[in-house]
Amino acid sequence: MTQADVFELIFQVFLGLGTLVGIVVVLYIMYNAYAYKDEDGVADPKADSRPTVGELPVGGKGGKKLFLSFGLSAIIVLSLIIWTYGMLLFVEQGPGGIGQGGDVQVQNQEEVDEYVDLQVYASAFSFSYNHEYQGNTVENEFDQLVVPADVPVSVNATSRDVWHTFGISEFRVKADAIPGENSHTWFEAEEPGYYDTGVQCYELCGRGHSGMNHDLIVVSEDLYTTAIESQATGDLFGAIQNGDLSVDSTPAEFEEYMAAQESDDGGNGDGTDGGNNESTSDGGNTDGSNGNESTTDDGGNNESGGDN
Ligand SMILES: [Cu+2]
Repeated sequence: MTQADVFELIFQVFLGLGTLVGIVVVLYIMYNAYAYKDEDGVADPKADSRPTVGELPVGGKGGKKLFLSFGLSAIIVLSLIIWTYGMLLFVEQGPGGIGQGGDVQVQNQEEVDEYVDLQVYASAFSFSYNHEYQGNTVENEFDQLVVPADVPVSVNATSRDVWHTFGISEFRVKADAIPGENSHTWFEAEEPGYYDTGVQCYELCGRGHSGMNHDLIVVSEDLYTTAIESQATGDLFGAIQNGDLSVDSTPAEFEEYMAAQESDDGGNGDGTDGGNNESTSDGGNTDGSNGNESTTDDGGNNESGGDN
């Protein structure tokens, strides 16, 4: 179960109960409106038994009715509170406790045989990521996040300048990124998928805040392992963004692509690299009119990934 599942479930339960209570209340009002209506021109014929505003319930049948209605309400409300609290505790701690800070405090090793330790550094105006997966640390100099599907990700967020908030709305996850502090949370993506600007800043941090977002790529665990072991998550990202690979590609396809890239680099060499470097710096600032070239810029990212 992931955070997104938990919040979805809480929402459904509260919506369902609220709707049920609403239906009962409306039906009771309609029943009373009908039962105490005028009869044959006589207004309020059952005035004696009619419920009035502010009336205290005395309880019919020896107080049984009163006890039942209070008792049932108490049971419903108390179980809701306890259940919701338990669910939120799970959201906070994560499987095996990885929501409390990964590595350092994995409380129940059996619950998580593997997970991604994700270090998030925020600064104006980009997040950067350090993946650690089964002992492999990959510094990701690209402003993109690649994670494996079906593996919990432990997030440790901090900032190098002002307050930011790392968040992925799709997975209902947020962590404040504050200078000098570490915020922990976790998430889990169930299926491979590509989320355009899936990672965003949720704390108004300055002039560039609205641009502080990155694409999120969820790939199969096999593909992720292959990419991270060859220190090539950047290449993987570029290939997916170019359309050369998809989030559903296999490790074999990725290796084929990497081999093709290498032989390309050897063949074309300087010409390609020079062009790409320029387009990357264009994307950065001056050429505001070059909006259409953004796809070329992405190619640039990919190429420079190959260089590293
Ligand atoms: Cu911001």
